[in-house]
Amino acid sequence: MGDSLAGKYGLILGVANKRSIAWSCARALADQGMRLAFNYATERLRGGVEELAAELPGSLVLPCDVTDAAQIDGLFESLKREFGALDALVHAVAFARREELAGDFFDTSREGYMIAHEVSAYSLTAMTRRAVPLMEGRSGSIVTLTYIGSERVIPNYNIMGIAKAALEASVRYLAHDLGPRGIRVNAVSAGPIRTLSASGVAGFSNILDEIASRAPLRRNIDADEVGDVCAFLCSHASRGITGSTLYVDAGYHIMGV
Ligand code: NAD
Ligand code: IMJ
Repeated sequence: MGDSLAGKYGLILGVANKRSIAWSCARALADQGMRLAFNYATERLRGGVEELAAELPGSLVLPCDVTDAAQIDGLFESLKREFGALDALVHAVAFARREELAGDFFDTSREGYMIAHEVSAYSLTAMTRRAVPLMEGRSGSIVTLTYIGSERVIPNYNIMGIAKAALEASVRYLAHDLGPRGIRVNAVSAGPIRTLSASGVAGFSNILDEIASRAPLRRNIDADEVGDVCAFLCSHASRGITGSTLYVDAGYHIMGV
């Protein structure tokens, strides 16, 4: 454990269980001394998030479904009261209706399109807007999680690919807005990892096998490797990086054939 982030405060959105990428990000930040707040999206997830957060002394656990403006306001009121400031926001939230993540993309419903964008893309901007006042004068860092399905066609990723493209474009526009205030905004494009969000995805094992045989590093990545890059993006070492997407994918994205 180092102390490069001692005295700093972070908000981690998207812990569902110990396999969540957000949990690896949290541990990497807490390892450097950052004090953290977590959200839970539904009451069903509350107990699990509280148990995990208890491993990191001084953590807060607060309700927040990112589609509910009143819950977002409540979360930031608590943060202002309890922390008074914010240095890092980690956004690791995505959702599309399960029926949209199979079959033809052109069958996407209007409602399914809207939900995927609201939860997976707009929520970054909604949370950033509330985070900015708490980051004023503190060199804040905002990190979100994306996937190569935004740039290339990945069977079944469907509407999530379109939402991730909007998320990555949002990163660039937010970086432009917030750079003058000393706040950086970046995305990490992670390779496939077995989490709750990957469970039940048709063909997931085949995709893992494909990465292991064709990625430059000839292996898959794990969530802790994403967490370490997230901590880098929240640290002084990355002070010159904003508006970027960094790949943590064993190099797979460089391959043509
Ligand atoms: P996960 O299921 O552990 O995390 C997704 C989180 O989103 C959950 O905690 C869930 O509660 C939260 N969420 C969904 N709807 C919400 C809402 N309305 N309000 C608040 N929270 C909500 O899975 P994960 O794989 O850790 O996913 C985290 C991020 O990483 C996502 O953005 C995902 O797209 C991205 N990602 C995942 C992979 C992968 O292969 N697992 C690869 C690249 C990127
Ligand atoms: C998700 C769907 C289809 C293919 C997929 C994925 N591949 C990968 C994922 C190849 C790696 C995981 N991923 C990158 C995601 O962003 C997942 C988002 C997601 C997953 C679910 C499953 C359960 C559900 N809704 C979801 N919404 C978003 O009901």
